[in-house]
Amino acid sequence: MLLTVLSWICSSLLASASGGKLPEAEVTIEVLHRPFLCHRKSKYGDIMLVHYEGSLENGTVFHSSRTEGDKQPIWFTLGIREVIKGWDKGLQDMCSGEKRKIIVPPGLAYGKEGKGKIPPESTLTFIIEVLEIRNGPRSHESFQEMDLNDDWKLSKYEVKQYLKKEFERHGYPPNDTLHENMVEDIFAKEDENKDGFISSREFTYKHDEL
Ligand SMILES: [Ca+2]
Ligand SMILES: [Ca+2]
Repeated sequence: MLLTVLSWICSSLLASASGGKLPEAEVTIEVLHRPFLCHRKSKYGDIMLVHYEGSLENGTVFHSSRTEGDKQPIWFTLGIREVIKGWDKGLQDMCSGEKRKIIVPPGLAYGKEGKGKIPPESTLTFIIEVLEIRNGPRSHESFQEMDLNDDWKLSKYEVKQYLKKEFERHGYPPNDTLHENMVEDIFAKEDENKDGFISSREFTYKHDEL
């Protein structure tokens, strides 16, 4: 999907912006509901669809996806800093249908600056319900799907075919020039050793900067 392609590109931008490492406070996780059947659990690189409600320490709700805005759940990719660190850390190993309460210290949320309705140095509480989990662009499954000739590396042709397919699947008309530009952009960032292929190692997201 377009979203995953974009987040793939964004993830490489974020990955290059890793800072110094300080010992960090942890996320407190409380499982409120876990479904009886759990076919797979969320892991880094997965795309998750969630409803959430976030509140401050005094109980004020600063956002609820069910009642505010377009009232739609949100998609995000786990583990690439698309969301606050506290989510990346606190929403692993979740099942579809699971509901969690996570308490996130400011250092793993909006820190010293705060954001919008969130004052500086706020500890945040989120109630998060997972509606769906899909393979993200960084998953082993996605790599295999893209690697048409099974040689464990992605050629520009293979990446282009993948983009084309993803665009079509989401109702966008194929656009050769756009796809070629996106492929060049992806290879500029992902083909680290510049051999013209994205190896499975180059593809697999490195999440040590979390
Ligand atoms: Ca290949
Ligand atoms: Ca390469």
